[in-house]
Amino acid sequence: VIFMCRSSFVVLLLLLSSRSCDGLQFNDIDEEVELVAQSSRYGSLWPLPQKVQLSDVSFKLTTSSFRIVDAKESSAGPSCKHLTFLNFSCHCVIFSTSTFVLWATSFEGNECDAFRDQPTRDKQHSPSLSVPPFAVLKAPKVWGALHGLETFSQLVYKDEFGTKNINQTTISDFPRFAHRGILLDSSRHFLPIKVILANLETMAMNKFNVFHWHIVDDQSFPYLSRTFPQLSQKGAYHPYTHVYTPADVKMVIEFARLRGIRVVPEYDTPGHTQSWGKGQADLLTPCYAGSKPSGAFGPVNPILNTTYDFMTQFFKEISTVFPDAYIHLGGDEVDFTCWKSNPDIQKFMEQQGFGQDYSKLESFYIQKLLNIVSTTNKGYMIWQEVFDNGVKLKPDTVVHVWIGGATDEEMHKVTGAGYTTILSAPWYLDYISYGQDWQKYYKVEPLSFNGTEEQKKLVIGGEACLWGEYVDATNLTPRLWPRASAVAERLWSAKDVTDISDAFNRLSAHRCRMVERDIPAEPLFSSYCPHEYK
Ligand code: CP6
Repeated sequence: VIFMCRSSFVVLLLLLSSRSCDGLQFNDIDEEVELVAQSSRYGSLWPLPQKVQLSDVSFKLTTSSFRIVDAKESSAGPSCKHLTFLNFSCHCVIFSTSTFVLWATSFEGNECDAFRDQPTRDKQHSPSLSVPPFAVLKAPKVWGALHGLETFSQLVYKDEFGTKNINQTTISDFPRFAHRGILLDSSRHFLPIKVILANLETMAMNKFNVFHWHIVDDQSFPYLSRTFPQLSQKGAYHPYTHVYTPADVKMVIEFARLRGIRVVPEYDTPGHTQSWGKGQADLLTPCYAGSKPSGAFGPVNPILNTTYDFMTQFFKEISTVFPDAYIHLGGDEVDFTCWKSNPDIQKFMEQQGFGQDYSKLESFYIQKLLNIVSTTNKGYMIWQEVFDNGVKLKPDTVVHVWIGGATDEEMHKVTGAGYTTILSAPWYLDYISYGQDWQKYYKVEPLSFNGTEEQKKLVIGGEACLWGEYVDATNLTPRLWPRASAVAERLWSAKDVTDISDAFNRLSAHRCRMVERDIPAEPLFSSYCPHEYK
């Protein structure tokens, strides 16, 4: 299946520049076909671009003449050939061959370095896209161009004879929110690299740009640390088959980067750390039954200097392994029972004047951890409890709101205190129920809380979470997709894109496109796809 264009010199110009699009010239029209009736007037576009001007003038695409070249004015450089390579090799539906691909070699300026860099939390992607007979794609950053190519691929459809068509279209687009993430949990079940990469590919199709890797937790520690190899040696489900080696981690990061996706790892402490204790003696608090240790362990032991020595070394390693500017430090759901039972902790509480308020002890630990991580020059994200407990945070801290029930109040408080925030509370995709729950995720309005314009600007986006208790390689993809696509559109498209029946039509088609690209995304409802999953 190859991208086809009948006119002999049809070229898709890839133009990377910071200027806006000045429109199109149509001087090579050799075919006009009626637009085949589609369910939505926006076809299968997902997430819906900010501005779409459609026409019913359509063009055929043929193998013999389709080209992608970069424009003379393009400021992208030789390393940006990845841009064309990537989309040709991976988005196989229309880009299944590289035989006819020409790619850019002439570049000026620094834009190419942008591609070597990590994608950053940047709202200024602004890709604009126009199609036949010359398709022009302009974007100030390569990341925007990547999104634009995905959109371009979504404009292609088959007519009644099975020929690939594309209509004359002008699109100008940018994301509503800069942070559009998916959380996967590789601790409750080990997720093979293959599954993680397939997910990254699907994230790119949906314009997600942050992979929040909840890599370790109570149940297992699959991260192979160079500094502390015993952590996975003892803490992984299996020391060789169920670990992520440095090479694996590197592969995930690079695969994500080439798709405009940041990898933000989470090393959740002081709670959720049972697996850490297996390979690191004295890291966890010994729990007591009466006057004797019970043999059980609680959260990280906050009263020992050795704890902080360990954390210093550990996060120094993490800060070099993961190039993103942020690390997620967790801080959620700390159970105080064990701390309360331990006489040494009780004594420490007294010395510090914490009384019986164990959240003060939690804050004491987190404060020291934040100081340690700050010395690595990384920013950090934390779960909302850390903010709720009144810990002093650096101004660029991202507070992750996850607790349901009083989410609007929490958003009001966090942004009122001047912190940047991301929302996950309404998007726990590990929860499943009968029916079309994607609509529930779709109807969320992240800025519905009470607050000033300034406060609303602090909401940089959200994340769909797929916690791993009931998820492994067998069911991850269909459980996540296309339900996470609902979140993708909420975070990308304009606020007023809320028409559920139009969303249903486009999402059904988008889901079939995922299936056609070999991603086992589950159906929304009774339906069929032109290319069923095989
Ligand atoms: N694991 C970790 C979890 C959860 C959290 N942190 C979680 C809590 C409640 C629900 C779903 C997930 N499984 N480390 C909370 C952020 Cl309903």
